[in-house]
Amino acid sequence: MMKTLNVGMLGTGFMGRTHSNAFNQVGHFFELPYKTVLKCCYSRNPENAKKFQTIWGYESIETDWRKIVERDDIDIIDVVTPNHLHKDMVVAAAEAGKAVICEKPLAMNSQEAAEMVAAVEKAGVPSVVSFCYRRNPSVALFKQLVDENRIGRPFHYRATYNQDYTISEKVPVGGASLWRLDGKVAGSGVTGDLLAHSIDTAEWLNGPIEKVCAHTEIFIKERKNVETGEVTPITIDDACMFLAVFKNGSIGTFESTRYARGRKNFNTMEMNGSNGACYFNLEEPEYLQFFRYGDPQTGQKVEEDHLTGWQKILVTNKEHPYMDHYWVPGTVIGYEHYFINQLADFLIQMAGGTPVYPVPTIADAARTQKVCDAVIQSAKEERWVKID
Ligand code: SOE
Repeated sequence: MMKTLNVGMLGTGFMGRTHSNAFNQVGHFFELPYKTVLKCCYSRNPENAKKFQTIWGYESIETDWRKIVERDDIDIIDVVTPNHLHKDMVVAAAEAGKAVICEKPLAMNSQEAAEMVAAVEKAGVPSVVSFCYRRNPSVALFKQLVDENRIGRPFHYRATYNQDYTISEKVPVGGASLWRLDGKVAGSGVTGDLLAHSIDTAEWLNGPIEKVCAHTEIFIKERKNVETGEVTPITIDDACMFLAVFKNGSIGTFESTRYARGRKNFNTMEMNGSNGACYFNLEEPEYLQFFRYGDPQTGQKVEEDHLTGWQKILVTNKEHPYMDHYWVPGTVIGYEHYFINQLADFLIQMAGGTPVYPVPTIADAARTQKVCDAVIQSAKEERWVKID
C-alpha cells in the first residue's frame, strides 16, 4: 500500500493557498510514491484557520504552530508564513524529524540561513525551498537547452523582476500581504522577495555568481502601518539593480522594482551565447524564445542567413518538461501548476526516484541568501562584493 504523508501547513496566506492547492492536485497529475493528506493548518487567528480549513479540506487547525510541529501524526511541515518566522519554524520542524518545505526567501539573512542548514543537515530530513519558477515548463526547457549546449559559451545574462503595486503613497505597510514592505518582517524588499527568484534561476541556468555591485532605492520613505495606524519609516529596498560576474566568465545585469508602472509580474531572463540565445518572460509563461545560431557539437552556423531569427516556442508538447502530465498540445497550464510540479519533484526525490529536475534544498537556498545579502551589502557600501 502507498505510504501516507500527513501535512502541517504553517500559514494561510497567498502561499498557503498555492501550496494547499498543490497538495490537493498533485496526485491527479503525477504517479507518486506517497499519498499526501492535509492534516492540520495553522494561523494565529482562529477565524482564518477555520476558514482556510474549510476551503482547502484540512482535518484540523492549530493557533500555536509549535503544537503542529510536535504532533506525531505530521510528516511534512510546510512553512508559508512571513519571512521573519521561517527560521524558528524550519529549525523546530527539522529537530522534530519532519520533512520541510519552506517559501522563499529562505530567511532574513545568511546567519539565519546557516542555522537552518545546520538543523536540516543534523536531522537528515529532506527539504525544498519554493523557487517555483524553475518548475514553469518554459524555464525548465530553457535549462534543457543550456544543458544541451545550445547556448554555447555564455557571454551575457539579463534578468528583470518588475511589478507596480506600491507606486501610490497611500499603499500602507503591514497586515496580511503588505508585510512585504516591513523591514522587520520581510528582511529586505525586492531583493529578497523578487530578486531571490531571479538569482535562483540565474545560478541554476548559468552557474555561481562570483561578485556583485548594486544600487538600491527607497522611493517612498514612510507609510501608514495597517495594524498600528502609525506612520512608520520604510527601510526595505523599493528597487534594486545590480551587476554580476559569473564564475563561467559571463556577465549579468539584474533589475527589480515595485514601481515599474504597467508591469505586474515581469520576471524575465535572457542568456546570449556563442551558439544561441534564450529569452523567457513570465507575463507570457507558455512561450520560450530561442535564437539558434551554432551547432551544439561543432559550433558551426546552422541556418542560412535569410532564415535566422528568433523562434517563439509554444511549450505545450508532451516532449516538453512536465507537459506530459497535463492536457493536449496547445492547451496551456498556469501559475498554480509550478507549485504542483515542484511538489511532485520533491515527493519523487524523497522516495529516491528521479524528478524532472532536482529541487533546491535549504542548503541551495542558503547560497541564494548569500547572494541577496551581498547585493544589499554592496548597495550599502557602494562597492563590489565577492561571494564565497
Ligand atoms: C510579491 O508580490 C510576490 O507575491 C512574491 O512574493 C512572489 O514570490 C512572486 O513570485 C510574486 O510576487
